[in-house]
Amino acid sequence: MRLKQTWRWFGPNDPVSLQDIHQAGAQGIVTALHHVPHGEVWTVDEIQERIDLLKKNDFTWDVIESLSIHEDIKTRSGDYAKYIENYKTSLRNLAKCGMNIVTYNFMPVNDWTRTDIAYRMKDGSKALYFNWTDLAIFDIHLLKRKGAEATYPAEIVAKAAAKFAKFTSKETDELIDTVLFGIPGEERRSVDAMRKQLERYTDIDHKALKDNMAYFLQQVAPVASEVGIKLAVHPDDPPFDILGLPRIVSTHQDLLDVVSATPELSNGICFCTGSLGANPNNDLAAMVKALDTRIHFIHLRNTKRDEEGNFYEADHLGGDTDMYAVIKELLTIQQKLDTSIPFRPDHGHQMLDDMDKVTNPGYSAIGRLRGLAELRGLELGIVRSEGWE
Ligand code: DNO
Repeated sequence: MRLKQTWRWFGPNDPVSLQDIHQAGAQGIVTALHHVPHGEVWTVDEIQERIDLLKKNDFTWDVIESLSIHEDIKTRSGDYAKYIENYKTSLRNLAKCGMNIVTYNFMPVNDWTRTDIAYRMKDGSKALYFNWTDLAIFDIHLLKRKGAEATYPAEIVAKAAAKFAKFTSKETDELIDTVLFGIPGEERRSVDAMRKQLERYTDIDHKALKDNMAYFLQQVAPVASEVGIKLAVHPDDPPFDILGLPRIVSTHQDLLDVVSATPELSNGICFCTGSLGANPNNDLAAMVKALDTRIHFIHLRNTKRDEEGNFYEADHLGGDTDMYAVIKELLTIQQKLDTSIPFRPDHGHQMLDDMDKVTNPGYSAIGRLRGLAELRGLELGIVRSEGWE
């Protein structure tokens, strides 16, 4: 049995149309009600409206990405109890409409973080990039986080100071915009607002955040199981501590801790090769094997690291992750199941006719189309050669 080829769509304002997505050959849609503020209940009416819109365009809505977790839940403070109840209500409403996979993440303050969204590849296309020196410039010189310097190696602190001394105001604005960029169509933050949010984590270390996540899962996983929804946590991107914040969904052990936080099988993983692959200690094929059928959703993407730990997003089949080995393990799991695990090509280079368009960073059409085409070819090759079809 094959995986299901899906595609992330940001809703009616996405510059990539549903027709484009048909032409890319995707079989289903991953999306969210991005206009609903984090923490609010997703109503049956709103969910159904989105399902109907997709249906009118010959698509199914296969995965929710994301039903976001309010910061009060992550910090287990303020109105967290109310937001957990809202989360359960949203899960029930989604199930009433026939939805069954929900992705979320447990990254404090920031969702995915990059320092450059237009890093030039040799072939002229543009990729997303993460560079420690640039993050240190943001953290030490722009955010001015207390104690920031001590969280970077001395060489990075020195490089950041030298580079920042020559920064133009345009470079400063661009770096701030890039680091603060979140999800298209969702709330944008200011540096001040970020500072305030960071303060809420002063007393939250890895252990405390893991406890808060376990508590959340113990509350919601029974509801998910009862209504037939699979929860899929997205790993931290990048998979290490940044801005002094603890990250707890980054390593092999972290993922095992997540799935063992509750007995419910609904409590699972969105296996993102791009996020996890940026940490050289992660053996992705081994992780897939260990997580087995707790993998409910898959993001396929590749990264290329340098000696300092900076990385750019490589071609889907290039980079440091052996995509053949990972997909083969995923397909081994798929053979045990009677429904397809959805995957999507995650991110892609801005290339060809997309070069001068306004696109959502990482989510232009053609780069992802290239990724999807390569991945589906690789999948077919494995399925045939293993006699799985
Ligand atoms: C970035 C995405 C993430 C992901 C969320 C899931 O491109 O992979 O933003 O959607 O972290 O909650």
